[in-house]
Amino acid sequence: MRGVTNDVQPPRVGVVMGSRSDFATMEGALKVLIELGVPYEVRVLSAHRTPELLASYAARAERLNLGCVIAGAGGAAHLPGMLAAFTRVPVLGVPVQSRALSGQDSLLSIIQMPAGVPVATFAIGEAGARNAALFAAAILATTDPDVRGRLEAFRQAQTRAVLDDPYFDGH
Ligand code: RP5
Repeated sequence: MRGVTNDVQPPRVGVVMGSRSDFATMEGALKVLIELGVPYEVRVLSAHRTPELLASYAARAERLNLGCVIAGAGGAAHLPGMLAAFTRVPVLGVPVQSRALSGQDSLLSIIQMPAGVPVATFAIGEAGARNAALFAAAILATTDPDVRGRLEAFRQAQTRAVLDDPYFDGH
């Protein structure tokens, strides 16, 4: 998974996760980034198992001037907070659903950052991963009209899918 990217263009978003076992959840973010044409790169790095790698990735995020880093982790999920400690690039945290506590532990670990080092925190699991990618696109859209256009098209298609549903009552 090291160095995987979806594009020949330089990555605009980093997607990191604490373990290969987080991939099924974080794949939701990758699918959205692909759909919106946002170049990304993916890494597995762990706050506990590879702390030096985490620090060097934070430096890389700065060097590449990434728009943001989406960081997914489960359990005592230090990864997003530690990344945020090492970089000024915005960090979007995705709590991965843990086996023992269904991701409540991940959510509380990520969301309860002491004041001063923020991590934007999303829903537990795949919905959170997808929304983090949409949020990443929204950040990029503030300066990139192409991403803005694709994000707008995504939102309109989503609305249309509801309105076109045969069970929609039409008002
Ligand atoms: C965390 O521990 C990872 O983010 C993962 O969600 C969890 C379990 O990891 P594995 O034991 O499956 O590698 O660091």
